[in-house]
Amino acid sequence: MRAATGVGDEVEATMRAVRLTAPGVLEQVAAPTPTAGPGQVLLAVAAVGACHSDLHILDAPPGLFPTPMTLGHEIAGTVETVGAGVTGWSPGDRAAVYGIIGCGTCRACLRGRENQCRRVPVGGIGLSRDGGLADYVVVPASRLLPIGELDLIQAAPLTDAGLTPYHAVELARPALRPGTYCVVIGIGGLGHMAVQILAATTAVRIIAVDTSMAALDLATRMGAHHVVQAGPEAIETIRAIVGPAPDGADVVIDCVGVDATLTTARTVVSTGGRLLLVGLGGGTLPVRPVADEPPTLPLETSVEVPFWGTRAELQEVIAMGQLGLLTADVQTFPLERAPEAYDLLRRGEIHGRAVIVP
Ligand code: FEH
Ligand code: ZN
Ligand code: ZN
Repeated sequence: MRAATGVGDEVEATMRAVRLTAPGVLEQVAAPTPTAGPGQVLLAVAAVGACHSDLHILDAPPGLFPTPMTLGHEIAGTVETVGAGVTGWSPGDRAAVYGIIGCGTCRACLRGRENQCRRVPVGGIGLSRDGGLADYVVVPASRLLPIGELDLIQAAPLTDAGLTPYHAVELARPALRPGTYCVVIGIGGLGHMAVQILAATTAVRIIAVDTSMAALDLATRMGAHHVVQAGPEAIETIRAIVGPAPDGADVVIDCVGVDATLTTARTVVSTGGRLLLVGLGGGTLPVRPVADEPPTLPLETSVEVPFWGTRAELQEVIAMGQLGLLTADVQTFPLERAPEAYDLLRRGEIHGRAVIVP
């Protein structure tokens, strides 16, 4: 929706935008409708996912993120206008947005690993520049990927809630051997997608762990072979499935990343296993490289902290969505209720992924 405001014949188009207007302050404002510059596209936002990282941005100390800044880094929409020099995109095209904007010239970017950019830490749409929690967003044309006829409300979560666990699974794929165990801790926005990705692209035995029985029911529907309710008995229950140390789960994907889940992860992973710390919950994983008992981490275990994913991986995630192999369990909210959606997310009351539909 675009409104025109202004004095005399000088009319400035405005749009609705939900912005970080000051540290910790998220509010809907009327913002100037941006225009596409050279190499850019103006996208009419159809859907934008609400991510826990947005809460970290909201809670960040002053100066870490620019204000005012429109949030939203999990975006899908239709092309409104294209800027000078843009080819391959026309008004009405339907697209998903790859949210990372790396420097494009460092060793990582040159390899297509913009999620490892050595010059721009966490640079991206809704992270270091205006994002998609608005009627419109301007993005570099290079950030768009076509989605064909895929539902736009389904396409948005693929760009982060889908891409992030997909990238983690790709990193761990050599260890995801048929018949081995992979534990997914936290069946929320990322976890429920991780279960589907494992079920669709591997032959591992999936163990889903969450505090919520509703989330565990979702995990079962998404392809988990075992579900374990998080709590004091969880480690023992998982051990009964994966076998005693030094055996265990070959891969553990922690989509929460708090002390309790990191403790579970490092306790059930096998010797020589892989820990992927996808959830940025601020917990601590003690790594004490000694062989005393009990070790804080089994010998030969690898720990990785995946970050988002690559554009090439997003293309594959979109294909999985188009093939019906990856479906987000979505709760939608109108733009005006975006602050409420984030409050529910913070209270752990969102199942699947909250998606804002402007
Ligand atoms: C965004 C910004 C910073 C850290 C992590 C993230 C993720 O939500 C991106 O998927
Ligand atoms: Zn995110
Ligand atoms: Zn770079």
